[in-house]
Amino acid sequence: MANRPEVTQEVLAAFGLQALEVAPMDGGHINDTYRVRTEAGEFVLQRINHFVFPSPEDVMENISGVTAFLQEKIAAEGGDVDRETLSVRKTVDGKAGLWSGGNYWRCTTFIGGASSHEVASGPEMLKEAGYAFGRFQRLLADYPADTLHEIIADFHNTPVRFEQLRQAIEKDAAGRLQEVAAEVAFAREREEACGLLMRMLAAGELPLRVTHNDTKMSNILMDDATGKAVCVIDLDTVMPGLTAFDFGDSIRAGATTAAEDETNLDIVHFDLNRFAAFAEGFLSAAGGALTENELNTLPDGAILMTFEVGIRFLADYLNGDVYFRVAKPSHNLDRARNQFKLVQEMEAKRAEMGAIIAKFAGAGK
Ligand code: GN1
Ligand code: MG
Repeated sequence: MANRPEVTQEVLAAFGLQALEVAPMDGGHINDTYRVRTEAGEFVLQRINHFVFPSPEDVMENISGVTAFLQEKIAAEGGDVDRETLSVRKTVDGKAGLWSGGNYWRCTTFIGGASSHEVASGPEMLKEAGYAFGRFQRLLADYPADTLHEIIADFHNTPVRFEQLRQAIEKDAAGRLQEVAAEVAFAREREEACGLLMRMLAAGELPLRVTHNDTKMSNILMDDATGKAVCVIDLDTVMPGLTAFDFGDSIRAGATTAAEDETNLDIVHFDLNRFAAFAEGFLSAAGGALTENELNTLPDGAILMTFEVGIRFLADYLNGDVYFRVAKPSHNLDRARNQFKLVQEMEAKRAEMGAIIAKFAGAGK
């Protein structure tokens, strides 16, 4: 991926920002993020990766609509509108974003006194995360989904992701195929099983909902003082999707004992206690609205979302690291191996996951 573009005066002026300080922020594999301090407060400025998001205008139309809707809902529930959702700061001429020097920029308010975490510190944080994503889905339950742009087609269509892996294997663009025989074999063994959710959706057995689609731990801000979940962030991929996507991606990223790129696989484990904590929080906020089939497929969502991002990392490794930002040549392969280790452990604990869901499923009803 290219180096970070510079934040120019043109960009700052377009958003009406008189910056005292501009500092890069870490996190995320796709966009470039900066924190901008001004006398009027702090803001987050991002360069949207338009290779990944070919129509940033559509992304911002979705986000503008969703955040305005969330503001109303949060106000109606007596919540803090300034902290419990992102707010879009428009340009001085009223647009949700701006092209400048070949890059697309957007600005949101900065939420102070809260931080995101790559790895949950423990079950309490997971329960909070579950509650936040469950609430997010519940608040958006009656959002007019047909007004949302499908930002990335087939984003969580695992069989399509498998096909992309197959193409990457065939091309072997970076000449790395001989190194990854074991990972390719692991993926191939699961080709048939990876279509479960898409088959159920096609058969009308699972409803489409408005989902976040990138529900990793680090996409929640937690209050620094109280540890409570404050706000769901990174709304780039809010689209119609399945509950199992959001639940599953959170488990992938939250119910693990190590970071996504940890290379010592002996310390990478799927942790059932963390799974239970997240499930409790999620189902207490959203459980009452879920169908029997949705509840039954939550563990499958965990396995499939983990498998899916694993094959995406593997495909990107084979393609020569053209999609995810990498800090070292082996980065995507390290991530793929890490995710596959989790898949294996989740498969072994499928029944226990189901029992935990059944236990908490009544809670939201
Ligand atoms: C990407 O860059 P970030 O953190 O928002 C990716 C997700 C992956 C995630 C893995 C648009 O998310 O799908 O699960 O990396 N987002 C996109 O960490 O592809
Ligand atoms: Mg994202």
